[in-house]
Amino acid sequence: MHSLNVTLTRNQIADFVNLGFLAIDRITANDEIGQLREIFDRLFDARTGESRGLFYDLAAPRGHAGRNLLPQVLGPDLHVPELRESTYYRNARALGATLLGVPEDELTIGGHMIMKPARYGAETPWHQDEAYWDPNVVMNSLSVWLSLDEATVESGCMQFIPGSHQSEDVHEHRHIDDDPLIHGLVTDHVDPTHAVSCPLSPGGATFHHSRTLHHTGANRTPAVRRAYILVCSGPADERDTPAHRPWQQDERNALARAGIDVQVF
Ligand SMILES: O=C(O)CCC(=O)C(=O)O
Repeated sequence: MHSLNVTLTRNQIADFVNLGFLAIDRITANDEIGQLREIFDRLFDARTGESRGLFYDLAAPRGHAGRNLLPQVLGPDLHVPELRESTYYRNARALGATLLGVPEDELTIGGHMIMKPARYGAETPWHQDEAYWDPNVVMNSLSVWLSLDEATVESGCMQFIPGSHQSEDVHEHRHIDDDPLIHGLVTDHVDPTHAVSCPLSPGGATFHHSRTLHHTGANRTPAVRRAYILVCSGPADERDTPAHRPWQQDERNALARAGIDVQVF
């Protein structure tokens, strides 16, 4: 794959620390975008990993039979390991380490891909990523969100609440539609009038801290909106007592009741 080195200025790093997010015009080379789109489409067309809970609709009940509103592939690099050699992955790792203040060799990286079909589907409601994660630890994590298409407010670009990553802990969340069979979470502790939108061209990226409140609208345009997200984490701090995240147990209970045997990620 193709090479492009990206570095951050001191002001960009300070912006991320103060605001909890940052947008950059370019994180990968033009010729790589086409390759990543092909991999993306292949994984979604094949519903890759569905039986293991690695492909599902984030905005509808697990296993629903209808058209996907907000489909997601988890761990694309488990299926296509060469993604780890991509320019995007290499830059995301280097910049993620810089922004988290962690040496690159101490970072762990996970990934997922989210599709917003053209003129169809759902918003990704306001949430903090940490609400999905292990309640026994405090994370030092951020997500890198690479746009493979033109991302605008109308197609579903990222929107953030500046400074929201400084919240004392993760806010109360609930499942979309209050249905614990829907994996997607939403928090009501947000004032959307403070949102900052980050439109991007293909190859551009945003970074957000694991506690930054963020949202994307439904795709109202005639073109698909594809995003490849890498989650970079430094060493986590153990909590003395687990954080209160009852929505996670609600989901496990609902899956068990419905006889759906998938790992919850
Ligand atoms: O792509 C989206 O619609 C949402 C992405 C998101 O919530 C994330 O990367 O944490």
